[in-house]
Amino acid sequence: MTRRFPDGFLWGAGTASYQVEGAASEDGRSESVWDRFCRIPGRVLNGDTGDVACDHYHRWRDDIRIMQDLGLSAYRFSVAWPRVVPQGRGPVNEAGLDFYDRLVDGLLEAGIEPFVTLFHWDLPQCLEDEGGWRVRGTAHAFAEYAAAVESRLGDRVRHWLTLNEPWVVAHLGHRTGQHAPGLVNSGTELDVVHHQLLGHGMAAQALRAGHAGSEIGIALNLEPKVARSDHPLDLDAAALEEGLMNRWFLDPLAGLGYPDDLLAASGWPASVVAGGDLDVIAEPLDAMGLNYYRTEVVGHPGLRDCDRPSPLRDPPPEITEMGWPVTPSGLGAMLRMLDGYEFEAIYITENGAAFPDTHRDGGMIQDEDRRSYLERHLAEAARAIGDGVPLRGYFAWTLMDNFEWALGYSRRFGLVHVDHATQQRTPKASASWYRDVIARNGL
Ligand code: IFM
Repeated sequence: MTRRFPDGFLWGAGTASYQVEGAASEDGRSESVWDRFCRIPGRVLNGDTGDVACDHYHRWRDDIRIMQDLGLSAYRFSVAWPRVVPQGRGPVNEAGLDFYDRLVDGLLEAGIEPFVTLFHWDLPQCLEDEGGWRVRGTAHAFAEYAAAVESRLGDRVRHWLTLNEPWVVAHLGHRTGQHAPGLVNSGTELDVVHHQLLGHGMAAQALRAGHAGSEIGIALNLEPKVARSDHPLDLDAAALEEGLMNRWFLDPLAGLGYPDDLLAASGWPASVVAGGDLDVIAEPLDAMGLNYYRTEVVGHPGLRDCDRPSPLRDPPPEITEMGWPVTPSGLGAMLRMLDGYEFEAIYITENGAAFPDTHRDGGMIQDEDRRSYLERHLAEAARAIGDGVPLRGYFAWTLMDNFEWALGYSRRFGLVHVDHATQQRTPKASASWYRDVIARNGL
């Protein structure tokens, strides 16, 4: 049975500047926090860097042809702030903007709708040196940069996403130190969230002032958290983690402010919140972007399994190469949760999986595990649409194998295989399958 998606449903794939562009020091691009982080020994697997990445900066025309061949109706990419405003604020580098100008034109000529993310983690290092997202000034600089991009591309770009996964920048960048800028237990995680959300609101205002009628959104990584057992401590731990990952972002964006229960539980002094900030953060959103990968089982760290009442909940045994459990039902749960906030439109802005891709047949990677992952998640998406969730599009993560942050090039999420030595692109079996899904507009 074919499960059809609504007419006009957008079928896309996504990438991010630092993960694919390369050309790290061309045409006036300045250093980003990830350029710096990659150079600290031991921070990125195998010492990999994004210096060359997929060389998308030079090969974008070929990459558009690949997108056309897949039948994509939308492409999500991010703009590199250090390319456009190399000093973080102030003078705009027109040569940097030229790249995105050509890319947008090329996409539109190919009938592919550009979805532009303004910040996917490559903060200019010079702003990091002034305190990065730990300080308020970065939010103002972000709004200036957003206005600069809008003034060049806003006549053609109708879909904007301000930030990608602000939780990751705050948590992995300022608490666990696994991501740039690599700070461990800095105590600034929630300040970093606040300044990003403030920057989001200011940027949304700037985008709206440029061209009324464009669709403005944000991409959040959201996850259900399931308690390891019904022990009250496990239930509380799961609720707290889920709250800090989901409601902490959604409530202020939806105009509800930071949740009182989480403010009390986190002990965050909120000293960086100035009068009026919450109104700026609540600048109306036209679309919510959901990046969904997994559901996590959470237990209270002080409990041993022998102290817990049965049944104990385990993550399902099927995992991706990231070690993430394959949990499609969580996608449906997150879509319904978002629907409760009454966002006008929802997009799945990322969903996908890394697998070793070792099985080849006739020169093609037979990535049945990835195909099955995508299919099961899309089936959940279809069910949610059937229940009335205003889901307007789906972006597979990712178009092609690329720089997977602290794991370098060791993890492959792509629909298209990239030989990182030769830059040769070869569509995988999952790409052919996705092309058929798109052609049928259904599963
Ligand atoms: O590759 C990343 C992407 O940049 C942000 N979301 C998660 C993906 C997989 O880890």
